[in-house]
Parts: sequence; structure tokens; C-alpha cells
Amino acid sequence: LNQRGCIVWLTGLSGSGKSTVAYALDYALASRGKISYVLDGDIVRDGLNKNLGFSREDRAENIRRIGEVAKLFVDAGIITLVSLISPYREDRDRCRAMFPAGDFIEVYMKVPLSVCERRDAKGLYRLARSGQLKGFTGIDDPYECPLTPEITMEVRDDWGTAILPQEMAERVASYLE
Ligand code: GGZ
Repeated sequence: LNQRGCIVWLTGLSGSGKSTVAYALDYALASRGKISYVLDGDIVRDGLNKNLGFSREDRAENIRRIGEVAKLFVDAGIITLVSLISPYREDRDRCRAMFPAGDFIEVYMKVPLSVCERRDAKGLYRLARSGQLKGFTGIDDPYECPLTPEITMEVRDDWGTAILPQEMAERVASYLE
């Protein structure tokens, strides 16, 4: 294997583009001959974490388990891409502490709530705003942004031009190189 494992941890609001960037990065790495794998909250919550909801405790457990699974993948030499809202700093930092310094790359998807809400791909923000969905991150549940992420992704560059997911993925891939 011509690579070492490491973990790329994408955090941000629902609709901030974590999974889109994770899969674009998966593709960008594959085209560089690297083996990666996406651990996506949405998918893991369908299987391994089926018994977990969105309370403070359940989110902590969701993140802990995915962190542990990620550790196994990294030990196997895989570039592991984690896509989780992971709204609490404490939970993210506990996962960071499981890896040697430099092996945990936190990517903050810094997308304003208004933008995520306008996208509302699954209609969950609308449900949350109308009170039909309680405890939704960003609406009536907290999101604590990272204080010193390795990489911060914004939706637009300094000239106001939109940054595409593929460009974001390339940026992370270059960082990893
Ligand atoms: C936040 C929720 C909630 C609540 C359901 N709060 O946009 P999505 O739909 O596909 O991504 C969200 C996903 C979040 O799961 P995570 O495992 O990433 O969350 S955490 O890290 O906090 O454990 C959203 C959907 O689940 N969803 N209810 N109340 N997101």
C-alpha cells in the first residue's frame, strides 16, 4: 500500500455540503491511486447506529462509535472521510485525541445557516421551523463551530465566486499530499 491512513473529519450544519465534499474527495483520492472510505452519519445511522436518535447523549454516542470505527479503518491504512454534523466541540475533540497529532484533519464547512436553510434538500429545516421536528441543529439545537480546524471551507472565495464541491475536495487532497 503506497499510503498511510489518516482521518478527515468534516463538520458543519445539515445541508452544508459535508457528504458532497466527502464523496468528491473520495473520487479525487481514487484518481490519485489512494484508497479512501466515507463514513457518513446518514448511512451509519441506518445500520450500526440504528438505535440512536438526536439527543445530546445519542449524538455523543453516534460520534464516539464512528470515531472508533474510523480508528479501525485508519489502522488498516485507509484515508477515512467522516461526514457528521458533530455539533459539539467536546465530542469532536475526544475523537481527535484518539489519533496521533497530524493524523486528524478537521474540515469545517463554514456555511451560513441561511444558505443551508435555503437549500433544504430534504425539507427538514422547514419541518424544524414549523415545530414538527424538534431539536434540529441550527434551529433549536446548538452547533459549536471548531476553533482551530485544519481547513475551513467557505461557500464563496474573496471575489464572491461560488466554490464548487470538486474544488473543495481538491483543496483537501492537496493538503493531504
Ligand atoms: C440534525 C437531523 C436531525 C436533528 C434528522 N438534527 O441533512 P441530513 O439530515 O441528511 O443530515 C442530518 C443527519 C445528521 O446526522 P449526524 O449523524 O450527522 O448528526 S450528529 O453528528 O449530530 O450525530 C439530517 C438528519 O440526520 N437529522 N434529525 N434533530 N440532523
